[in-house]
Amino acid sequence: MSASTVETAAAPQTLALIDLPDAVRDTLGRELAAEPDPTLDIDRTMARYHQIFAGLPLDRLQRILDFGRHNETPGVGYVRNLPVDPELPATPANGGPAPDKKTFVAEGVLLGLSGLLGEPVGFLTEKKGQLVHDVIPVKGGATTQTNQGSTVFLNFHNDIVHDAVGRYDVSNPDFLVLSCLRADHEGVAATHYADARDISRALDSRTLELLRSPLFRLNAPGSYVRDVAGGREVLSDPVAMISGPEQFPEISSSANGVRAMTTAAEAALDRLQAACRETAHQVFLRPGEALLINNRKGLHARTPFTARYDGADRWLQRTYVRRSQWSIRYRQTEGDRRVHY
Ligand SMILES: O=C(O)CCC(=O)C(=O)O
Ligand SMILES: [Fe+2]
Repeated sequence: MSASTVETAAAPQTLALIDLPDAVRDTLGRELAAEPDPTLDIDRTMARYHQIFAGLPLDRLQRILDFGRHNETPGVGYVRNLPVDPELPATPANGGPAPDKKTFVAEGVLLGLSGLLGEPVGFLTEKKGQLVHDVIPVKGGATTQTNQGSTVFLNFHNDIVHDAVGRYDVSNPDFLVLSCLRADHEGVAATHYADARDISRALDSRTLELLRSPLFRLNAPGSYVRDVAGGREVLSDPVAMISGPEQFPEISSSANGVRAMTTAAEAALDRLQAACRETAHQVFLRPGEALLINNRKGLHARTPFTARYDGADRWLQRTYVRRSQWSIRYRQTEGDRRVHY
């Protein structure tokens, strides 16, 4: 495709807005509130959530299914007017999980949406392999490039997984679902999502060529560096940051630092950051709202906010979703078929 064709082609739709009618929200809420803790029998509960979510209006259901299955569909879906738990305990100061949650509506929303995209999976190096992750500011982690952070901008990244094969962008989740139980006190924390299609259109061809060359080494996730590597940098093999066909690019970056291997690559990395900021969709998540994030089509980030550690701090829940578990079976643990090393 010539450059002029690219310029005149219509920009792809990279954000999907999906609003539920009030009556649907209320029915979902009633049905989910009747379900027990999903972790007690996860596969039965996932099947039950399928039944419940099959009651979504057909057009909404199809848009969510299409989000998970097609190459050209948006990279981020903003789902609103979801049900919430009738009562919510204090936001756990230790980063969760909350021991005193009485109903599992939030978990049902998170896992029900996840089940429409693929299979929720866990990794032992991220939140001890749990399927439902709590994303909560933690005092000791306020300035870190991890989901415990608050006072710093969490850099544009996709969620990657340390892998001994040297690639962190292969066994990682295909999708994340982020669902909001409680907003931050001031309502200023925004989740950003920048799609590789929009980013590529914003960059000059030389920068794009550099980003498409294996000139970058990703640092392992902050949680891995902290919990497993004793704070040491653990770099991937050299990789390209953007790969795949021009029409369907894949992008990968580490919040915790990327090492560019040449000065030209370093400059390209700076331009990539600027392009992310210019093109990003920005969402202020509120209770009853969720983001479906394609973890290959784009990068996400979070703006700074102030945590008070008073039980009323921002509280999101998150899943990691694989379209299929087959290609990561070399990492499957013996004890649990959804949990991976
Ligand atoms: O807190 C947010 O909005 C996003 C955090 C994040 O990057 C994640 O949980 O993977
Ligand atoms: Fe993330």
